[in-house]
Amino acid sequence: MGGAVSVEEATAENREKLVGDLKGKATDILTRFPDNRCCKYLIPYLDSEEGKALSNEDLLTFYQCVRTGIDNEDSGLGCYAMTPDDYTKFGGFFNAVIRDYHGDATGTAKHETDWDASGVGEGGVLDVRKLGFDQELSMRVRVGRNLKAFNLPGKMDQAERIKFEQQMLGAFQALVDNPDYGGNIYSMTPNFGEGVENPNKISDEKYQELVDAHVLFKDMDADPFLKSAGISSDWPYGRGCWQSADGQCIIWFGEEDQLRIMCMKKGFLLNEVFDRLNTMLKTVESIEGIDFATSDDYGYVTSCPSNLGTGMRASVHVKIPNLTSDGTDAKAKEVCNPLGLSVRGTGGEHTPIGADGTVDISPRARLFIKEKDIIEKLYKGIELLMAQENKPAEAPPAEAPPAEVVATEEAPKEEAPPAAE
Ligand code: ADP
Ligand code: CIR
Repeated sequence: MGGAVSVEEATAENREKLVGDLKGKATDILTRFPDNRCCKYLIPYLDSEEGKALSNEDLLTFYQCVRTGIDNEDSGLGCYAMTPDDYTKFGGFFNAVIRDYHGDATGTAKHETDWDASGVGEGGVLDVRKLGFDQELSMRVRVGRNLKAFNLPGKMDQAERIKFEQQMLGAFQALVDNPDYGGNIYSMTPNFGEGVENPNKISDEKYQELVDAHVLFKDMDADPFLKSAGISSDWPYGRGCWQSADGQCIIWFGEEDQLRIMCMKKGFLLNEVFDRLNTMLKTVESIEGIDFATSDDYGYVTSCPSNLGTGMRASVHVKIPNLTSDGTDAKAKEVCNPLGLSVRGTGGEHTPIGADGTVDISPRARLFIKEKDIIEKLYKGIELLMAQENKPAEAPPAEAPPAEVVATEEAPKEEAPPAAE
């Protein structure tokens, strides 16, 4: 294997070296990590007509898209788009990754958006009390969104990050002025340029307080996947959030997507956070200058191909002390995987589970699924998970058990789950 892939200039000579290095590295990585989709699909792509026809400039952008999967060998996807157009420009590559990850065997599925949850549960009501919960659950639904007019975060430089934040200030002010929302803007941006003060700047202590309260996102610069993709560059410029006066509606800016729009509250009715997010999105979309990037095939465009389509993650924090009695999430993941559910820690992705056995559960599917089906899947998933959690401990096997007792009880399988989230 040749030297590291490190081409910074788009020349014909560099092109040949870059292509050779990428293919060599990918081949090598696949011997240790055969599930790295970036490496799996990059090789045939660079040999395809589309790959060979890329301009030197586009090839460098393609390298930016896949660098995370080369630098981080254990990546499940290993790629991010740098602009919404990348999903078309490098379509031969992204389409293969996307349809593999999201399990579309037909190769032709098109995403459809549908927020009408009036038919789910009982008349649109998904009440977790019916599943035996007598304490409120922490519920959250978020979507990833990006504006057509800006690069995706991996390609933004510091000036564009500041420009994006400044453009969003108008939209946030419209929400602050709206009696349904009100609230505050919290920004980490040190300044809006040399000598230009940021009026919404928060202290380090306030930032930590908001992270601990699950309102703001954690230090992206510490995430090697995002770092290799340039998504955490210029940290913390262009990063922050708006939060409504009642604390339940939040819009992050400058994380993995330009915008993560969410509703979060403690309660029993899952549909409350879902419906409020739907209403908030309509308000946001009606604000001048807000035009979300979409794709005919993949719905809402996100940086990571895993979030395409709905961009939605609907989660609850649930306590499952029996399934986590060994202090890890291993058993919970074993149970949740076939149910199409992801298990995360109480601080979000790549964080530990709570000491009391609390985990974050969410349906894994985002693309080729309707929004209303995600929230219903969460409800049904909680029901199935709690059935496993509350299952009486198995009695030690008798010496010669009757045949029907020997048969193992399998968790219902939904779809082949993707390896990464
Ligand atoms: P995302 O959900 O946007 O993919 P993370 O998994 O990193 O990102 O979570 C972001 C933050 O949201 C973390 O602080 C996490 O604890 C919080 N969070 C997610 N779901 C819930 C929930 N149901 N209740 C409370 N906080 C939540
Ligand atoms: C990977 O490919 O494994 C990482 N880039 C993470 C993918 C999970 N998606 C995400 O965090 N949005």
